[in-house]
Amino acid sequence: MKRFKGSFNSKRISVIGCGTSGFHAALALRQEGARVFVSDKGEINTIYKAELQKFGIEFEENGHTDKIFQADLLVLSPGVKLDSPIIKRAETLKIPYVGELEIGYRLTEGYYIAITGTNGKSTVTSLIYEILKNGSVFKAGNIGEPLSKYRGTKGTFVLEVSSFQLETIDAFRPDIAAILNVDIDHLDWHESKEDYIRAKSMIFKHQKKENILILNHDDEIVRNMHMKARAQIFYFSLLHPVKGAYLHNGQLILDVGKKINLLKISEMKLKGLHNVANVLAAALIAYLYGIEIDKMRQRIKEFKGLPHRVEFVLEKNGVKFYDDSKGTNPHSVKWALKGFTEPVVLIMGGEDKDLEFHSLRDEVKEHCKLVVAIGKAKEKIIKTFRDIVRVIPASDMEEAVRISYKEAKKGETVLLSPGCASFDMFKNYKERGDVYQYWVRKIAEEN
Ligand code: UMA
Repeated sequence: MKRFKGSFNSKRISVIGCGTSGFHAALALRQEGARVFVSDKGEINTIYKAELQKFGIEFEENGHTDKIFQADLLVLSPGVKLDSPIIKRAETLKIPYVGELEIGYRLTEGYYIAITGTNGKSTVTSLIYEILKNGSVFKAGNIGEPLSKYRGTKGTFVLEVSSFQLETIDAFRPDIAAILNVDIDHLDWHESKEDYIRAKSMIFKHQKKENILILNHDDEIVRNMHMKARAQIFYFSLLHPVKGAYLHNGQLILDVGKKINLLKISEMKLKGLHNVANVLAAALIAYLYGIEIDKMRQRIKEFKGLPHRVEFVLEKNGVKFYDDSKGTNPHSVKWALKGFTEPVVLIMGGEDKDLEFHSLRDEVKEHCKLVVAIGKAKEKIIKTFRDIVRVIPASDMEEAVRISYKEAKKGETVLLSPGCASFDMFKNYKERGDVYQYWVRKIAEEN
């Protein structure tokens, strides 16, 4: 049962932030009969503005005024910080607030599968969606489509949820929740590691014993979360046989009462050990949901993964180029590197998010013949690795790719896995990956 009972009809609701989340929450709430006011600290895009007008929704842009507090409820976009003056004031005025995810949950009906974790959540969400896919299965959340866009829809919702979204739930209770891993990412946002772990744990906070929680047995922080959970727990592991899904001699095995050989690593198109863990998690969820093994096996074999996540670009003169531009923290660089047995030229760097690169030293030492450092984090990368591997700084992506072409020999791999955000040089990780792939292809033609 959803705890958040009251109707939105006639309520005064201020929606803070008008990106995709705020926009869809505003529309959904208006359709529920609420008196919605939208406020954005920046400019609102023209298409959204036209739609808001069409629906008779009042809005303000380029700053939040006190008008937002003339409300019975605040609805927050994921990008609104919980320590912001808005939240402090709302607390003083005793105005309740929830995030967009909660609104979407409240206005849809069905079965909810929610995936969180520092890395791999988009891949796992997409793979589960591909396995389950039929007319009443929907993919939403942090992956791009806010849940509130599905207002009035009944079905199965496969949701990628970020810690930002989880911090502002009220009654959100997934039927199946999964925590893939927890690494100290986003430290520029969350106050501390504990704060970040607490946010991730919110995914099972409202779960009951009939619900299911999937945990990564190989991640100590995640494994120990079972102590606080009420749901039935299943694990996935690359290292040990567990109740759930695990890897044994290159074979992915499901074991929930009876042992099922699912498939071999060599049958997967996805690259990297981290993706084996992702497939184990997705397969376990699909199995517990009730999908037939043969159908699941087929769909896993067909799944090529997502762009910019250790994506194969091309092979030139025996050198393979991979794009892992989505690798925005050291944890994902580590897992990308683990997927290669040949020497790697690693292109790394970007906007420094106060993250520590020391945790990568063992993998860099084992897998890399060279690190090419780019972006604002350049100096930090040089200092962290120069005693174990050669590090060459590059002023932009073109130079980084040119250096890689020069240095990588037949049988070796060039991997862009930045371990940093992209905002110092690019609009987002997609643009960074596209620029990398552009230069990889262009220089291939010259060689
Ligand atoms: N804004 C305010 N006041 C504030 C803060 C923001 O008005 O105090 C405004 C901004 O001016 C802007 C709007 O809010 O106009 C942006 O809202 P938002 O940052 O919440 O972003 P959305 O466009 O609604 O997209 C969000 C997610 N973004 C973030 O969490 C930062 C998207 O995840 C998600 O796909 C989308 O909802 C649908 O659920 C992106 C992301 O980067 C991909 N997520 C992070 C990650 O994966 O690491 C968590």
